[in-house]
Amino acid sequence: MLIDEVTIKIQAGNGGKGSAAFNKNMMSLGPTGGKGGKGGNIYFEAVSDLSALNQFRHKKDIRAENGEDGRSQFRDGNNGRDLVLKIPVGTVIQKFDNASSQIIKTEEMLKIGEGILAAKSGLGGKGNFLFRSSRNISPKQFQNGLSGESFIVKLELKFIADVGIIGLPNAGKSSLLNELTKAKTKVANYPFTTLEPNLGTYHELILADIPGLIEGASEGKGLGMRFLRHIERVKVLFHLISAESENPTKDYETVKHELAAHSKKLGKKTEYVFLSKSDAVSKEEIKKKLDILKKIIPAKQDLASFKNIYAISVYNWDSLEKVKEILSSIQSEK
Ligand SMILES: Nc1nc2c(ncn2[C@@H]2O[C@H](COP(=O)(O)OP(=O)(O)OP(=O)(O)O)[C@@H](O)[C@H]2O)c(=O)[nH]1
Ligand SMILES: [Mg+2]
Repeated sequence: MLIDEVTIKIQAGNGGKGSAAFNKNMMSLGPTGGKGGKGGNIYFEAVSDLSALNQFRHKKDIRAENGEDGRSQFRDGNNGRDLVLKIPVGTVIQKFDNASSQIIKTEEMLKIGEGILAAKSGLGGKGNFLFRSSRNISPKQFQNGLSGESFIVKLELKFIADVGIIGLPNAGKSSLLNELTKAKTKVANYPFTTLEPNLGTYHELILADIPGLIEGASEGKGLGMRFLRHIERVKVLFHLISAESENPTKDYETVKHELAAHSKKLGKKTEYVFLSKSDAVSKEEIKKKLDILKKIIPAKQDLASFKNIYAISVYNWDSLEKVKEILSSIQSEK
């Protein structure tokens, strides 16, 4: 199961302690304590792998290496290694203060390859060699290393896609994604085949196949809210209604209602409506269903967000040409 929300604790490395040491050689007495090493920083880096948060399923306490303590004979401690945590592009990072649980900062990872410093390490302490002076030639002083920053971090994946394919279960969403992109999402003749969103790319566009939405999704039914959140950042919706449906109007309205119940903005996203699996029913039935939908849809919502309605089938190449044309126009508007 895809982890799309997780809370972890991050602790950057502490600085090592400085050393207080003296040369035992009578010919060259004096302080020789080296510095402590710096601790390791913790960074986040955005990657394309949507399942990257799964690494935190069993590992929620993340620590970078501490710096080593300084040693005698001017030997400085080694620095701790930095830690780079790879998280999916589109992740929202909320940082909370460890003690007060107050939110400190919210950041988003919007580009693949982008990196941010999440927790800064502590510097190492000075050894007694660095405290020597003309007035004190054998100082016993040394410093402890500073603590690395530590935070509670909530990571929430809100993926970024150009087109979100939505609809009731079994409407043919995954089939369309597979047909248009190199995705190999499982397709089967039962509802809820797809349990996690899948992405595919069509030229430079990212297409997302969203698991089936059902009545009550906005209240958590079916796969529910988890996935409505993902649609928030999608630019355009492809709304699929099965031509085999007894009541396409109701199918359309059910999904539309759940979107609007989740957020007003979602209800108003630009959408293209497709009567899918058009090969499965007669031409007359297609025409009838298209006519009914054409009448009801523009009347139900503001016209700016409604683009048009088309009959498509993954077994009919001509019908997919229309989909490709639409994708090209979305691409050119980008
Ligand atoms: N005849 C016909 N069958 C189709 C077409 N597209 C999909 N199907 C079939 O419809 C069934 C459901 O297809 P999926 O692509 O799994 O549907 P989905 O919307 O992803 O379903 P969930 O993941 O369960 O929400 C499968 O048996 C497909 O083979 C089509 O254009 N024509
Ligand atoms: Mg599916």
